[in-house]
Amino acid sequence: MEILIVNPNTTASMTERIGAAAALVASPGTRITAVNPATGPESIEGYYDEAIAVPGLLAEIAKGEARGVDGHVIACFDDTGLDAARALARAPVVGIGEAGFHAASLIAGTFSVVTTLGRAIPAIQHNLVRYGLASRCARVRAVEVPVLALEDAATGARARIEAEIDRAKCDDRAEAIVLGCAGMAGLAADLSTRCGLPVVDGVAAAVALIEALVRLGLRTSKLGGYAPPLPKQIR
Ligand code: 5HY
Repeated sequence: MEILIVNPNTTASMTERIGAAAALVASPGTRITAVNPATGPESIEGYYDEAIAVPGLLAEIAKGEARGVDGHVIACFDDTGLDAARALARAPVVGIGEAGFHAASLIAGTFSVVTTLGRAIPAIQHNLVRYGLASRCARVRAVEVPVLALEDAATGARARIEAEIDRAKCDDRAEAIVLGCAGMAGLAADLSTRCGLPVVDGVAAAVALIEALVRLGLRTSKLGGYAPPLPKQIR
């Protein structure tokens, strides 16, 4: 099977790291293709960036569908354009936020989310309500490190994430942590060992979920909200 991973921002180095983290957990025989649009915001931090990233994301999903990929992963923690992508695609589409929340709720009573900037928190909270998982999330926390600064070791991002996880464990009584940015992909195992609780990486969880859906022969329903877009003029 082939899984298309779309990083909706336009930073190729981040797409590479996301693809590498996904390939590490993919089953033998699963091919991971990680892409990002050529146009759009270099990082997504809040509602405005999310909105202007959607057309580029949908164009990549459409290309994947035309190529016949088996599944799509939206590799941005606010699940950018998820419903529109599902309307467009017949193959299953999973967002890394949704995947992370579901995985954490299967292995812990309560979890906390650790994301980048405070401005990202409201969108994440809205998604938790939308997915019916708000009661399982003790708190959405931010380390106040911009998305692209995660790549730069000199920013101390790693230590800040660890400290925030320790605070979540203590103050939120979190039993698991969901990493709240695709840019944190690949850090989960080490953070879990260092902090002494399960740490979920949404990219890895989304790959595993897509593989399961494909194995079950499940594809996006074309009834109701995810029915294909009606043909119309787009000026
Ligand atoms: C992400 N932004 O996963 C989100 C995280 C965030 O460009 N990739 C981004 O901070 O909202």
